[in-house]
Amino acid sequence: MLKQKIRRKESAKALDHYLESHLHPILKRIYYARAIQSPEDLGRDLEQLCPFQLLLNIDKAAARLARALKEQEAILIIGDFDADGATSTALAVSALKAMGAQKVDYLVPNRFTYGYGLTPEIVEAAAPRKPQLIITVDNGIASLAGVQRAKALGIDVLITDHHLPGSELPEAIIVNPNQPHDTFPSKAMAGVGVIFYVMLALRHELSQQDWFNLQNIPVPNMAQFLDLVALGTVADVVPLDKNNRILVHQGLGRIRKERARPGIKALLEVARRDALRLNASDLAFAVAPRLNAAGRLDDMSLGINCLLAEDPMSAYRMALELDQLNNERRDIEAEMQKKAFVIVEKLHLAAEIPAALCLYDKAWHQGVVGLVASRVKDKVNRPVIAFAKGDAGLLKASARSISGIHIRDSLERIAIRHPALLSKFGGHAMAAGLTLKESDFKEFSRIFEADIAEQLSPEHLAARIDSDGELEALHLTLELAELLREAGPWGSGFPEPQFDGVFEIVEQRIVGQNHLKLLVKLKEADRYLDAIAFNVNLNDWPNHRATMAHLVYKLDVNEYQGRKRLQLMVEELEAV
Ligand SMILES: [Mn+2]
Repeated sequence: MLKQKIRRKESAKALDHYLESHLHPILKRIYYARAIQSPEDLGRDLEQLCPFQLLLNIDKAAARLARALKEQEAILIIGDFDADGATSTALAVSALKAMGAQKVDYLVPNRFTYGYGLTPEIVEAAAPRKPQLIITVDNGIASLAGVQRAKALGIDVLITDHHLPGSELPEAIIVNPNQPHDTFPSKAMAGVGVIFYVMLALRHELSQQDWFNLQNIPVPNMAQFLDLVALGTVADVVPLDKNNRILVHQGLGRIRKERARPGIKALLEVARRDALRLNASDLAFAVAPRLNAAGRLDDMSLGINCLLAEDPMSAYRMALELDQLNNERRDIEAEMQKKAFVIVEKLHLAAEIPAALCLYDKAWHQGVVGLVASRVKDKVNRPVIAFAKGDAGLLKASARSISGIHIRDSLERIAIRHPALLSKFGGHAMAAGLTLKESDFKEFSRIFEADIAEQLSPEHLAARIDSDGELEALHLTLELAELLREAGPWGSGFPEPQFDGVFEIVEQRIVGQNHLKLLVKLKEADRYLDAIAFNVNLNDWPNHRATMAHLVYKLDVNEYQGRKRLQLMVEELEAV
């Protein structure tokens, strides 16, 4: 069974001479399969970043910002309540200050009172601060009404975003690689990448105008913001294309050299991660969730203030608070997941699983439905939307899709065919948010399922496990594990290498609730290896006496009492 699900990656094209002669044979295979053919493809050096001039309107944005600085206008950043939004906000505030802006402030919509984006309500809330220029980061592309309201109040708006635009654009200067007629080569940038680029352009513009000399301020080194860019990019799970890999690699490099800002250092400390050996998955699984917890349960201002903190003590205090919120989030999520899986079990028993699932429970938490949708999607391999109760008879929901099904397009189709149904929606191919009337839940579920059913093919449903193939005994080494750690950054669109093969199970025991610790023996060699499988469905692993098993695994370096050992991190296992 498992074997049928595994697709071993193949590679057709050759590597250039340099890689051919310099690379470990396994790394060659891995890079091949990820369309890396030359050192330039790898994406490591800042010089290889796509030039900012390629972003549509970035010259207009830089000119408008330069004017704001010269006239010391009051600038207000409007962010978003997730980790991409928080890093974007922190970057905008600190970069503008570094360039000499004296009146910069930010406001982050609270998901419970204002919801997502530059809404007319958030503009009203901002008005008493008398901003002359509003900059949206990681949002705004769908904020037509909000921009109108700002204009009516005499406030200029600069939109920086990466979300997909609707059929109409707001009337403002817009920088977004995904807007019509933009020819920027990387469409995968996160919100934090976009504002970083805008700040690069602004620094260029100000240098042209001799601003830094005239003001007697040092020209800011933009590399200092790459820790934020790396964190926001990884947290938003955007594909790590070449441009994003450069940004993440460089940001990780700075954090490893302990040049991160105090807030990121503090978050790593409370998560007990070693900054010196940091990689992208630490940002994804340790730092981002703690930051996101603030936006999910409370107010993202705490996260932004932690990122903006200048002294280690206050950064640490805020990181501890975030850690506490993250623990609460975990408890809430566990409770919600239980209920979600009960619903899913019932569906399983009833008949064939529907093409798409809409799940709703009155007690569910608005800030956590996205995580639940994501877990259920992983389990059932269908697009999933999880709903929570909002204000005034509305439901707020988070959608997660499977590869090949564009969830935002699907919602757009529904919105066109049934204009009264969706009050709000937006997002990407794989994730989206939406709002609808509680009374419309049943009808929406039916329509959504029908829309997905029309697109769903057996291809989408064959949940494939990608594998980089088998590893021979001579390659199952600590050396290769260390090499692979350094060969990333791995992540969405540039997956961490995983391998598969049949091993003899020599010993096994259950640790914690449902983790399996294994000692495995290589088939044709007299060698033993440690392996661990987390969150195993023990019902699917009934054969505790299994002697042979097919494993899909990653190579992991296990540090214990100062000694490093190779360990197989088992992702899938099946007795054979
Ligand atoms: Mn984003």
